[in-house]
Amino acid sequence: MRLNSPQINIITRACMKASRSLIRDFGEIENLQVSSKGPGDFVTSADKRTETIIIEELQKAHPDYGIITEESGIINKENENNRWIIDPIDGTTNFLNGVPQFAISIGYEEKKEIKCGVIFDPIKNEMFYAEKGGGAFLNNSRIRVSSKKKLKDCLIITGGPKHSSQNRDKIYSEYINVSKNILSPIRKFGSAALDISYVAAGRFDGYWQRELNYWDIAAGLVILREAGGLVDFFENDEKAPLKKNILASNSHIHNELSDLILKKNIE
Ligand code: 2AM
Ligand code: CA
Repeated sequence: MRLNSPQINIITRACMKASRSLIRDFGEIENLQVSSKGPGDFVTSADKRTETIIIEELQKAHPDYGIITEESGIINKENENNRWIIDPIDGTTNFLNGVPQFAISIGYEEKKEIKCGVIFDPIKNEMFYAEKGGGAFLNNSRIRVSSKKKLKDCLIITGGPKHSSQNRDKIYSEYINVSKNILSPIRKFGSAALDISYVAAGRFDGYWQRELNYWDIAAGLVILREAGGLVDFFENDEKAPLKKNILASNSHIHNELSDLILKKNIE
């Protein structure tokens, strides 16, 4: 580990501690899948257990910091200057189905700007992390986005839409537009936090997704930027600041990908 701000150390400690119980819970899923009850309720409690461990660890260090989480909502609402942004299990559907593609995601925000973030895949033992101005890392190695410049040759990942989405048709047509302009089929891995981390590590070249929550991608923002990538939000709803439509890329293909998604330059 090359970065050593107190926040990164606090976050990684919380991730490691929570991941021990998460790995145990993941081991139970296989048994539950064949039981008549199924793993549904168990996954909800695994989510809560993981989140409780993370919150306890973070609060030990800074009881006064604000916290935004998927399960518990907002804690210490009055402190908007120092906030942790937590997703205890990103990739819940994968987890529920025994698919080993999920992660813990924790970001730290100062005056509403993301300063550092950690995304930990406990099954592959891959920790992606970054601190503003310090570069991005995967375990002990520096990571960088890919250098591909032609969108056609790029490997692109996306997610969604949920069945309940009001924008399903729009999202499917974006998918078609992008598909028609690249050689390799689009990937869908089911964890927004890992999708962004993979762009940061140069495994994928671009990622977009509508209707995410801020905790899905908060840590990923700093990791991607510190790896040399570009990330922005599009068509945001100002009345719902925690909802995000995101486009993240290696920077070279950003405009081309953005034009396809926003239906510019399409004959
Ligand atoms: P979750 O696993 O924590 O629910 C799946 O495409 C990815 O998108 C997951 O990271 C999932 O997070 C996230 N996601 C969150 N809200 C979503 C939504 N409304 N539609 C689709 N995916 C969503
Ligand atoms: Ca999530």
